[in-house]
Amino acid sequence: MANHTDPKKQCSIQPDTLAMYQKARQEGVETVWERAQAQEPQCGFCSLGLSCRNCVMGPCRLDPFGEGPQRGVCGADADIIVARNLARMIAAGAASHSDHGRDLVETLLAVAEGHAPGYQLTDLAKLDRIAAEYGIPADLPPQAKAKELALAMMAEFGIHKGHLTFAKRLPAARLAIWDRLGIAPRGIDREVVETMHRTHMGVDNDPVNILLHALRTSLSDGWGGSMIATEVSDILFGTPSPVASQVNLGVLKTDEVNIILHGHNPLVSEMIYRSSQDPALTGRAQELGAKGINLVGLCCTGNEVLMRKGIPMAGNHLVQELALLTGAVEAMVVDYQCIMPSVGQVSTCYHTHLITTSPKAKFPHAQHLEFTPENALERGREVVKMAVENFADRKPERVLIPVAPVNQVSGFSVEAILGALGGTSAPLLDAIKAGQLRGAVGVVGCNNPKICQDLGHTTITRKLIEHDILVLDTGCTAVANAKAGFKDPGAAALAGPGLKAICEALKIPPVLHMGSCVDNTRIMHLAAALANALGVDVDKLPVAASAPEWYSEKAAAIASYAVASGIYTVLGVTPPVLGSRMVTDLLLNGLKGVVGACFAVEPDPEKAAGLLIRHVESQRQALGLDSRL
Ligand code: SF4
Ligand code: MSK
Repeated sequence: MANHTDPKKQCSIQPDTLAMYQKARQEGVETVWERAQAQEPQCGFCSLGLSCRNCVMGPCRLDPFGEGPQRGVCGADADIIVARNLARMIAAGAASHSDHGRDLVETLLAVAEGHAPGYQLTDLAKLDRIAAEYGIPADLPPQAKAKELALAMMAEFGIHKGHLTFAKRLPAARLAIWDRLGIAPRGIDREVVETMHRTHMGVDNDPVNILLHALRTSLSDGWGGSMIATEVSDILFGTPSPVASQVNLGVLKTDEVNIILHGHNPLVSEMIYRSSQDPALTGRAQELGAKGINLVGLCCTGNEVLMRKGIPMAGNHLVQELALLTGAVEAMVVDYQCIMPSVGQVSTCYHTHLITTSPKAKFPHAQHLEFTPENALERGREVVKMAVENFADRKPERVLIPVAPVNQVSGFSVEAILGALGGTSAPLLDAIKAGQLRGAVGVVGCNNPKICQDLGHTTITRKLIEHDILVLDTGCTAVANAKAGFKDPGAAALAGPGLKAICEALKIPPVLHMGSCVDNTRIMHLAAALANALGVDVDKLPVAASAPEWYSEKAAAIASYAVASGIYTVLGVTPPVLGSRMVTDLLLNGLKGVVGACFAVEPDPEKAAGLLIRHVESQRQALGLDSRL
């Protein structure tokens, strides 16, 4: 049930969303909330994971009440069908992140070979560090080193012997668990393909075996595809460091050419950024009556350019249609992932150009301007020019920018966090040991119209910081928390006394933005570094994760690699597994004895925060630290 009509009585807690939703109703523009309502009641079989269309002897569905069919045509029971469905969901998420990573590696190779004229090796120190992890000779010149690194990373997408390179960042005890279970990830593509193979009719019919391989697939994302995406992005575009910016729909300007960058991959947006600085294009904007060119972000492409360039953030997942409703957007430029097909239709109600850039992601009502490493600089100029010329078609009487922007500080890469602490994790560990900081929780993930927008993210985050727990966020959570003001250094006042003192001393907010969805790997990397420094496995740390409003297959992969890496994870939306008691019990309990961590599901964000706090405190107790239990 889309609950924007009930308990919380509205679709969002955010003033900009509420104002624009009102405008959508007045102007008769359909949004995600009407479509969610039109889907009610959603299919009970699918919600429980009890439907299967893996072959055309079906589709099949099993009766959860035990009166109708208990097996599909092939004989698969509820446990098999639910496990197969979940495994495919995780594989799709891992594939999405990893294909994004592959695009970056291909660009790195093109840069190294000298045929990607718009791109460059920006962070050479990071290139050196990552190349060293891959065993590439330190004395190679940068271009040659980048080429060796790109080729070594490409090899990890195929069949790979032994562990993925970045998995070696983890304590040996964690790798030993994976080896014992047979879930150490090999090639990134290989694990995804093997999931598709195993879940074909007549292959793997042991639900536990299927789920273990699903974990292995998620690990190939977390310690492979996504981590490669993050690290190569830093090499190409720079490793983020703290940067001040703003957030919400108020970042759009009535008197400038507004261009929204939406999707996930920074390859396109970085080129648009460069072109937006071109004096010829800003001059043309002024000729047309605009004061300048205003780039803003949405979703994770927005997070990428916010983290590195301080480009302001217009909103998260459920804002994408509403941003166009402002009537002030000359162009929305999209790459891929989380872009609703509906944005094309909404763009036709205004003067906005929707511009697609990837051969993998074409949309109705869009103009397609394909970006490649070779043509990206030129394409970037073309796109910005189209947006500038479109300023003349804006209808000022239809423009509504409903709120003033909120200030935020972003850019907390692992390097930036350790840098703020003097170069090592020791001060962080000392604060945890002393109890000034109770622990850390990654609050991450999407918006979902089943949940009042941003209520889950902000409720959990507020409770955690009040309890002296540092919050690390990414993706759409990061946008929600920024809109709530938690990323202004002044938000230290909202934290408990221990966290407040740390934030005030370091001049940082109590909620640290670590980036986009693939950048959840920054959180994993930090957790691994803390575990190594403390001399324990990750599952012993006073840390946890939460995805309060998740919707995406990618989020399923992220949550799975977090748990398989030893991090207790609380979900706010129930995954489609309740049709199998056995699978449900394995996820909620059984995994604890296998990988040292498990999932919890708690839709009430106050209670979810309670679970997270209790976990952090019980981990402290187990480590022999003071505990508030
Ligand atoms: Fe039905 Fe089995 Fe085919 Fe699934 S794989 S659709 S359960 S026959
Ligand atoms: S954009 S995957 S809705 S976090 Fe990364 Fe937001 Fe979730 Fe997409």
